[in-house]
Amino acid sequence: MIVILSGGTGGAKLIEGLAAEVGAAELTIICNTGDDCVFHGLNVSPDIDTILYTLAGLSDSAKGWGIKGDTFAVLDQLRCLGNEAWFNLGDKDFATHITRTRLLREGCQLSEVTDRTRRSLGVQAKILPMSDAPVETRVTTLQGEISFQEFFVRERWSPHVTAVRFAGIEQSRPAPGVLDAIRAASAIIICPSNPISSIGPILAVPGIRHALNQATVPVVAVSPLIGAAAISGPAHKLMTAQGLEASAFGVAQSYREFVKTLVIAHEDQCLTERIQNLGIGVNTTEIRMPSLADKRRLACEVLALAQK
Ligand code: FO1
Repeated sequence: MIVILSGGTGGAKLIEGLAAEVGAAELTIICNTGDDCVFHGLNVSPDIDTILYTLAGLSDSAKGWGIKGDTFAVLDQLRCLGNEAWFNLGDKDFATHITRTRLLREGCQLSEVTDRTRRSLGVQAKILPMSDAPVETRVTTLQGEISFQEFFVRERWSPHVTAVRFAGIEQSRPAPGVLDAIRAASAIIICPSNPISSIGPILAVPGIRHALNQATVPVVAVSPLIGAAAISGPAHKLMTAQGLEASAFGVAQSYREFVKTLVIAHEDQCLTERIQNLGIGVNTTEIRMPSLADKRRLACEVLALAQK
């Protein structure tokens, strides 16, 4: 069983490649829920849904989130009725959030809701939220503290960021199956996801970082940055705010206790020695994944490193 830690868009690309290479049934994905939000009274779990839709063959790969071909009639009508509608929830996507919200209100935990949804969509990989407890990534800007989605989508990650915190993290516990999966894994892969806002919350759930530190199988991570900028999204901005160098070296620093090998971009070869000095092996390759062939090639390389 291969255990994967992932956020949304960037992670989903590698997961698609891994599923194509080894079969989705071999994968257990521990997913960030710090980006979760309530919109229009509905519980939205963007990273879980991105992974679900990707593995169900439903995802809008051009956008990297949502369902391909989805329409926005409900959102348009909500806007007409005077609701804030900057978070683009599609009509079919709404069905996922309506179902999740109903099941949560009926007393199901998020892990059970996620498992039911993935079965309904025919997804064979196990998808585990990092925790069943609510954890909210909060971003401090010069205008005050806002939620991750307000920062990322409404403000298009333009504000200057001075800090990031995960509200509720101290009370959170790993969701059922998370620690067992890490203990039983044959390999552990950290996706090219934002190390602060996607992988950061997973590692901050009490017990998860410790379980990774205890892992005896190889842990292989893929950098989401090329040079000083993320392939997509605000990783560099959030890393700087948290006192990390915005580069693959900063990624290596945040995973240094448990990562055996970090996969970095060819362009970052100059960082190899500094990363190796942290006690981490380095593999340089093409880390952009525009096509399925690229996703499969990177997945193969990561799997080979995870078997060494
Ligand atoms: N990202 C955007 O940039 N704009 C959106 O309007 C948006 C809507 C959205 C709806 C459902 C969903 O599951 C994801 C959505 N995302 C959107 C992506 C999401 O904000 C990010 O992918 C993650 O939270 C970052 O990992």
